Amino acid sequence: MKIAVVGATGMVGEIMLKVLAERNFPVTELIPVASEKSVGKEVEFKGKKFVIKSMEDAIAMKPEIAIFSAGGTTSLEWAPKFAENGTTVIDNSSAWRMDPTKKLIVPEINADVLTKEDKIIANPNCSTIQLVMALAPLHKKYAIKRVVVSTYQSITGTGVKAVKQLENEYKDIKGEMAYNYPIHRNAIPHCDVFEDNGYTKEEMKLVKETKKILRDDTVLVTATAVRIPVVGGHSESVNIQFENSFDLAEVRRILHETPGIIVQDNTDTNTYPMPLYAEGKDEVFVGRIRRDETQDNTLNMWIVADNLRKGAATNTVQIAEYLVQNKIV
Ligand code: 2RA
Repeated sequence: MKIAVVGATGMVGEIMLKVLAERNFPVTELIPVASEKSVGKEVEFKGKKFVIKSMEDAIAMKPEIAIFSAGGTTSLEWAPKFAENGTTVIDNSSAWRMDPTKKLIVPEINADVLTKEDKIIANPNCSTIQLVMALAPLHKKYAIKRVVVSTYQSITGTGVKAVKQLENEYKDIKGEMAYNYPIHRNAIPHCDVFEDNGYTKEEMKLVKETKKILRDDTVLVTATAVRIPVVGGHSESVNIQFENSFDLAEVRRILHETPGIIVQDNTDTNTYPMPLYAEGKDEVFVGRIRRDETQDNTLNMWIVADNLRKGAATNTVQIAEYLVQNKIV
């Protein structure tokens, strides 16, 4: 499989290469792509060096698959050019996610909708992926009516500049700011930009993408997205009201039996998910599962995942694996 990785030198791009190697994806030829200033430099993949190509050269090499993590503007310009040349694009930006002609995929939930006609496939937002991984099996069983989610998001979701800001603040060094405020010893209730309704784009991604992936516009979602000085992954406090009654033991069993989910939930042993321990892993960790005693048919839970892996790189590679395994590409 000839595969292009667009944004190969970025934080997510580097993990995409790592995940492709870890999962032994059937790469016959790797085409790393990055901005003009990086063309000609090299990246390492499975012990070999590969020269970074330009977009034009990568398109001309006609890769079967191109996985993008290069931002929405780049994807809007270049994904169609790859697709017109026969390449299937899996894009990690927000550019195509809510396009009604494009599919928004978490393989464990809805990869079955993919066909050969899908030449640009959208990878959901990281905080959405971990949320719907836990919601989907419960929605199927109990029918979700409403979700209230508060996120506690890693600074790696913002990128290298944010990681550098935190490191500088640890050392009390004045440096470039990724955020409007210090992130060290702080929590910033502002991820991405504010929209006219008072919610941030990050919060509205959770609202809109969840409905699309669950294929159910009746599911009500409201969200608050908060940035915290953590690197290992995103955490989410989730309150779910179902249409139907549930049994707590059955909820745990359903989640435990769901591929890609690990239940970590034992108050006797202080067992619950934490980003420090989720970092570098591909599973979505669920704990603090408990009935909301203030409202019928309502559940609380805590969801943690590495936002750069299952929240981005790994989910993208899993989509590519599905395409290959099902002979769609
Ligand atoms: C964030 N989900 O965490 C967004 C983009 N990766 O900032």
